[in-house]
Amino acid sequence: MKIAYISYPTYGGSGIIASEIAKYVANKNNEVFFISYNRPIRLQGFHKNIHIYEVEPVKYPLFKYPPFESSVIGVIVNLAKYEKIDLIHVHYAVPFAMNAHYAKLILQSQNINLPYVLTLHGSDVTILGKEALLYEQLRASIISSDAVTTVSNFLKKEAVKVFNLEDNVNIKTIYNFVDTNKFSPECKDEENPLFDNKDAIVLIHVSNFRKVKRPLDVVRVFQKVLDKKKAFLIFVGDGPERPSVEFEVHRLNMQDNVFFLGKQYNLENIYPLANVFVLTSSSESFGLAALEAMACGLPVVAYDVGGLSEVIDHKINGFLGEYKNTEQLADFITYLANNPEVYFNMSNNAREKALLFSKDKIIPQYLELYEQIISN
Ligand code: GMT
Repeated sequence: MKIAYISYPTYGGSGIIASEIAKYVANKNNEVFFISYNRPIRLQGFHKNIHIYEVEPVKYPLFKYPPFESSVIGVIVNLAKYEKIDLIHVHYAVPFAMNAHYAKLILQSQNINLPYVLTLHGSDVTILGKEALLYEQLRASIISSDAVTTVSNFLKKEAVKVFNLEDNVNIKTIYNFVDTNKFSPECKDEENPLFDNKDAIVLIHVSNFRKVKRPLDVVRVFQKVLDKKKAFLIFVGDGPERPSVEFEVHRLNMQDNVFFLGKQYNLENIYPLANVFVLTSSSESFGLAALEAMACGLPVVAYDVGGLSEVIDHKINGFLGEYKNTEQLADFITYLANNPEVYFNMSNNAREKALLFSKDKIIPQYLELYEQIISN
């Protein structure tokens, strides 16, 4: 098969999922074309079956906003015409589903059929799906796609509700996945101890520091834990809320116990330095970072929002608390710190649960879907 992918290249989960599927598909001797505005972070290095397209907008003095999307559409159309791709798999609907839809219409006028599979990831539905100027375009590109997948059942229900889809579209949940060989409790980087964590509980939060992640709540939770226990907190990632978070950490005089690592690409070496993954999002369709942490044996303590309960089982491999109740999350963490046996079991259970989402179990579901669509 010849499959094209389109996604954001960045740190976010959708780019990671798209890149990992692309690699898997290329390793099965298919030809892969990856479209993005930069080379994705998990798609570095040479692979004979992977062609990268780093799209640039056409520039012209008249343009206040250079039309990046027109270039994306152009690349899709050219790949269909010249490389004869069989299908394009779109990750994150805004704007890529609209771009694939438009490319499909152009190609149809030339009697070329280009099916597209759309994977909805989260805020493309829960936040952008409610934008007045995007709604109709999004809905049309969802309805016109050859298959729609969501990364959780929660997101599937949301998509049906937000876009009023009922019978017009058949949405299939294909869960996110993790490479459980790469992300494992053994991957600790012994060469790089961050701090003396003897007798301490170490928390980690990984995100793009957007408002939806509520990273200031992580600080509140940590403050409450630190009142009772020796503890450290590792923040990984960067984004708009980071300055307020750093400010608050200093204001509360906690800087000796909090580490800001910024963007990191080898998270498999960092998760095992910590004991508990903390997630305080107001909405989370799946929580890929939480799954990767679980694969490294970290129980997750999070608010019970969105699709997190499809990944985290309360009191078995983590704790799901009431939204905005930072006191409750802190109590869960202190309880784990005070009960090593409970912690040990939850850590093992987290790894066990992650194994159910291993990439070898999940990605073949996409391959099956491609084959079905192409053979139709
Ligand atoms: O939807 C977003 O906010 C961006 C997106 C991303 O690219 O990181 O995150 C979503 O997709 C991830 C991968 O499928 C999921 O693990 C995240 O839970 C989801 N984020 C939200 O729903 C807020």
